[in-house]
Amino acid sequence: MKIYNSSTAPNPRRVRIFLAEKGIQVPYEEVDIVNAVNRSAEFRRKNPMAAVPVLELDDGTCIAESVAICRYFEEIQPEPRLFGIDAKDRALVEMWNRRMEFAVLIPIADAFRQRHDFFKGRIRQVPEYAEAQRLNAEESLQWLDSELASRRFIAGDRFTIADITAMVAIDFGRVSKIAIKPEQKHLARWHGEVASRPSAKA
Ligand SMILES: N[C@@H](CCC(=O)N[C@@H](CS)C(=O)NCC(=O)O)C(=O)O
Repeated sequence: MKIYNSSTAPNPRRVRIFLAEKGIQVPYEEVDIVNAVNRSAEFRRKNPMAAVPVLELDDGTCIAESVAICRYFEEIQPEPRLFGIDAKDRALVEMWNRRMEFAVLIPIADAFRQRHDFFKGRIRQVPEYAEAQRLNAEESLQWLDSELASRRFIAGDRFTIADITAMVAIDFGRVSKIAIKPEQKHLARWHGEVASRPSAKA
């Protein structure tokens, strides 16, 4: 088993943090995404979406998509439970993780992808959309600050995959000048707590 990784990209970091929380060690193979090795025909045989992370199992099965990879490890090693503990909790964690993907991670990623040279020739870019998504991300952070006024973590009183998605997204915001504002005290309190967990360094 191994994971095709990029040590600088946000989605592989979600998986690394998830595994660190569970204390699972998997060998990583660095993929040179700057030189578009992930876009080669060889890599596309592992993931036709040409993206990292990809988990390759010993039988050759390739599992892409960060959340799918995390779910695989949650199944084979349930503790600590990062996708919720019972039916209601699992639904709430799913809801919050999807909200963190749609309202935070995607706008923050687009603020970079839609304007940066890294993606020139890789995707169709609309720089005006980059700015629109930067503003959408800022609005989402303001909303998240108000949500975190009444609970410790994104999905409730326990650390879950939703916290991982939100923290990784917000940290990636720095490349697009998206950051927690000084007056967003609840968001800053939450970020301080999740960023100080040893897994955040993974
Ligand atoms: N939805 C995918 C997104 C994967 C993705 O966008 N990976 C980025 C790194 S964060 C990538 O491989 N970028 C290189 C490229 O697009 O050429 C996931 O959750 O894993």
